[in-house]
Amino acid sequence: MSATVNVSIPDYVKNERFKTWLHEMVALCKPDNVYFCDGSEEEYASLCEQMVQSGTFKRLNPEKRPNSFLALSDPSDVARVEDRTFICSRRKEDAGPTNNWVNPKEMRTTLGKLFDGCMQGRTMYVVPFSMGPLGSRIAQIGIELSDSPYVVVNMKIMTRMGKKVWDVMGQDGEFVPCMHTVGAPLQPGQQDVSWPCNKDQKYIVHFPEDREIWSYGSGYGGNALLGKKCFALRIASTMARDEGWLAEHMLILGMEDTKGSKTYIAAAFPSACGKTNLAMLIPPQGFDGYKVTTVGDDIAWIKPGDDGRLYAINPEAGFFGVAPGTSYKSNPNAMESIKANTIFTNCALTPDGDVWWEDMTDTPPPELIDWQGEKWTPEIAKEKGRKAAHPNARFTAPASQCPVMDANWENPDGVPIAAFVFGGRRASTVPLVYQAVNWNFGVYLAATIGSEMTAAAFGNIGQVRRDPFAMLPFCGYHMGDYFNHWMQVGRELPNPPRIFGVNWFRKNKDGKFMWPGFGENMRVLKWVVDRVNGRAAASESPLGWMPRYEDLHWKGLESFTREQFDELMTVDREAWKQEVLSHEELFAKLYDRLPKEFIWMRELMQSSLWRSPEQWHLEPERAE
Ligand code: O2Y
Ligand code: MN
Repeated sequence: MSATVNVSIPDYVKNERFKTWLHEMVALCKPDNVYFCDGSEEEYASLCEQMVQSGTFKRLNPEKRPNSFLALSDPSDVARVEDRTFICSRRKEDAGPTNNWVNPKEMRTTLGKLFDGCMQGRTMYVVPFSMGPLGSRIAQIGIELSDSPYVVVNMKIMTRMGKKVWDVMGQDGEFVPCMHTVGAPLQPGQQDVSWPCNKDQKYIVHFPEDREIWSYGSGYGGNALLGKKCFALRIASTMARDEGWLAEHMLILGMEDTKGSKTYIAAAFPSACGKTNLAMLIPPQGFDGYKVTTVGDDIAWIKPGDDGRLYAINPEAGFFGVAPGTSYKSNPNAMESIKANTIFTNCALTPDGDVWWEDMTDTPPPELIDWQGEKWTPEIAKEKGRKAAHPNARFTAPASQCPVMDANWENPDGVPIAAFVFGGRRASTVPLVYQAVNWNFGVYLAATIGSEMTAAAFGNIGQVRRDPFAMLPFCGYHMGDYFNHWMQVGRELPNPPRIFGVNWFRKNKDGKFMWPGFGENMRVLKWVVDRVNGRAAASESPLGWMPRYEDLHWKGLESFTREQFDELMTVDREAWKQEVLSHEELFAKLYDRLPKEFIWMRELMQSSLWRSPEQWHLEPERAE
């Protein structure tokens, strides 16, 4: 039976540490079989077909959505589980107060019990993957051992997965061991379910010093595709701290101007703030000759280069995007990216074998099968408030299918970053765009971004939930140390990138959004790019440098008046005094490891808010 499974390791696998680890894990998990993934198209097709047969996948109509599949998860397994996510550093203080911590020894005992026999009746898939272009100096290797074929096919899209990884690893190359099980062993003769998972127990565990990941009980997204949030952010952020680089929750885009000159920007926004839309932005009317290109939509690994600039790669090879809200109106490039070869999870199924989700089209189809497999009609939705697709429904699509991928998106050297942009979802107080006066103030700006709560479940509606650098759920160590690391990176750069804050979500007193957003965000990006290239003017404010109406490009949006812009850019002194005071809440939590400069910068901001408004609008800074 499974306890004595014979592991036959292919000849091309030479890594000794891997072999020892595999033998230990097979003995622990007791799978019925061990299968080495080669990453080929044939393997992908065969696993997908196997999942069609088992009921995990529904093959979509090839005339509508070629080579594409729909999976419906267990209703209890639909999203990342932050309360079950642990950073098990040796010392509790190193995980910090914003992470769940358990003593690593204790956690290893717990996991040892949970993983004992967890793969009985299942196959253990060996998934070798590279985060970043194979062999890039910025890339890293992981090996995921998983009992989920759904994970294998998603990893094939999201990472560079397969045989070639062993060549890069060689005999003694480094890798991050990533253990994953759905936590649902099968007894002999037991019928499997379409979405195996463990409804009672979930553990997403990181051992930062050992660079190890263990995930138990979930087959969904960030909990199970361990290259993404677990490796590329939580483990990589600790690697980055130790080695002097940055692993960030950021999109990377390129903006090309009419003269063909390109500037790269990395931008961080909390989850569900439209990062994928911004990464794939289509310039609006009035921007003939400008192009925006995508390097990545979620994660950036950024290293200093020999020339003193920061170079970024997208460690991923695909998009794991939120489906609801994605449409030809909101993001045509995403819609083009998912026309074929895409895995959909928790979307609704149309009668003609395609997928649908809320806001994909103006009018919903008259009838659907919803993400829980039930009949759905617009009438039922109205009456019972049922969603056709789960709000966290996803598409997994190869990045290469996006029509605006940057020519350098797979460049192993990365792309040079000229600006960092940080934003949250703020209905009030925060203006459309402002530039920090220097790197340190930029770090402060990024450390204090947040979003207003919209769901009562998260606390008081309207209260700001801080999400420093959009990294709160993803930093593998103490957030105070993380801020210090950013300060240090700036100190070591001769001419660090400029740092900007943005807010697409400000509302007026009638509760209406003041800024049209989407493609029109290009106007803000252009000002950012012009600032870093010394081509745009700005005026001084207590928050830093801000554009005046005449500093933005308005061609194609002439209807947006100076008055509207001024309202959108208002810095309300009283509101900002409260805002700066409220930073205390976050700082109090992290006080013992907070950069000392933060206290002084906060004081400086407070004192500039006491000045009279006339003094803010000094002569605009002259562009060189
Ligand atoms: O719920 C999940 O497992 C996915 S979360 C996610 C997926 C893609 C990109 N970003 C995120 C996120 O939560 O930031
Ligand atoms: Mn994300």
